[in-house]
Amino acid sequence: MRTQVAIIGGGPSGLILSQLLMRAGIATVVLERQSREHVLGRIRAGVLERGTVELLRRAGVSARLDREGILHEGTNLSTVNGMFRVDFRARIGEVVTVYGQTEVTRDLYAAQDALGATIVDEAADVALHDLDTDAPFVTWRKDGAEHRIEADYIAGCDGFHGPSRQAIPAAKRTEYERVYPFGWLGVLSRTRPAAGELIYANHPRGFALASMRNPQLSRYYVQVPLTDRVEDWSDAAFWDELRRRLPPEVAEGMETGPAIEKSIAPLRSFVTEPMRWGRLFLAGDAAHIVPPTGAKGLNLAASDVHYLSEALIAAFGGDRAVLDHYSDRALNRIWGAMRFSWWMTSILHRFPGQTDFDQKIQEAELYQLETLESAQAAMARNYTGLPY
Ligand code: FAS
Ligand code: PHB
Repeated sequence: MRTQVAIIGGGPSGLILSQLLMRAGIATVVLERQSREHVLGRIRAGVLERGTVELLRRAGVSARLDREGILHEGTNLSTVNGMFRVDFRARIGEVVTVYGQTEVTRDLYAAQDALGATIVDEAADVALHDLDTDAPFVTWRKDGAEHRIEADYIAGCDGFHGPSRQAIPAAKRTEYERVYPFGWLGVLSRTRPAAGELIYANHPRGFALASMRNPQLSRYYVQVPLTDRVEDWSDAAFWDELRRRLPPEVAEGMETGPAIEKSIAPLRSFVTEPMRWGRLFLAGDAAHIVPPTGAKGLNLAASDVHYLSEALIAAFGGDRAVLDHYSDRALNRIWGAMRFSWWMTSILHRFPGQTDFDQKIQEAELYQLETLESAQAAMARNYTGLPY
């Protein structure tokens, strides 16, 4: 087999890239380790920046998003002193769209099928070869047979645990990491959302987030110790803890119900540099991870794919110089989102061993956000999406 771009990973990064390249007449093959059902069973991100929506529109996969996506003109933050709102539209004329990553992935698979894309599901033992030559190739196993494909370029879109990042020699990689001493226990429930917009809560018992997927589907999170396991949390215990951490006026009117999904996600900040090795280019979680506090993970994958698709289309059009700037261009935006995600995590969570001084600094940060238009504008710019 041979193709122009072999894409490792059939999550948002890989699928958006394949969709954009195929629409530009470039042949792709997507190699995904899991089944399609497994990929579509993941509950991940929920907030899309305008840049991500525009990218999906350019990719021709925004019809349902345009119909069902919910525009949010601001977000709420709460402390023990009460709740306040940051108005994105008033501060910087921007909005975000609430539309689950699961639905984005479902739309992408439908669009890829319509284009006749080659997506190999349940591809085992994917390995990358000869990346620093002009003839790279990928091998994998499926149905008891070994397979191989030659490609002009390889896109590593295989997430944090995939093989692509590790295919770059360790001596050529610099990794930056911060692991946070807590996790997020997330619940999805067929209940009316607690509020019309998201609520990010800083509480002495820990962080909480009230989000949603649609008017009948809510997504909630509470900060938990890293030692907690999902089975430690009954639905009733979750709802009690969430209500303790949300503003009383919100908690008392909340609709609760059975958790249709419950999971604990660890939090880390991670970047690997560079995002290229020979004919291999990394995009999305394969290159970086952000704590979900700033709702940046999926949106950073989108901007990586925007830059990489532009560079690959230019390369197949005869201009290979654009590819040489991909890594620096993507990393510039990545570090901006990395900073914001770290900052949101730092001001909203309870850190083990946090001192009273730390607590007062968090309260001062949140007070500035409540009272200074300039602080609100800066937060709004980062939350709704830094420029591409
Ligand atoms: P993904 O990890 O989504 O996709 C990588 C794909 O590669 C997967 O389908 C995987 O099966 C495949 N793969 C892995 N190894 C492979 C191999 N060896 N061979 C072939 N394929 C392989 N972001 C937010 O913005 N907000 C959130 O609330 C949020 N919550 C999250 C919760 C969790 C538990 C996790 C893990 C992430 C969360 N994220 C969130 C971040 C998430 O949305 C990612 O940023 C997004 O999925 C990035 O997309 P991809 O880069 O495609 O990586
Ligand atoms: C979500 O709806 O899953 C969500 C929203 C905003 C975040 C994190 C997660 O910052």
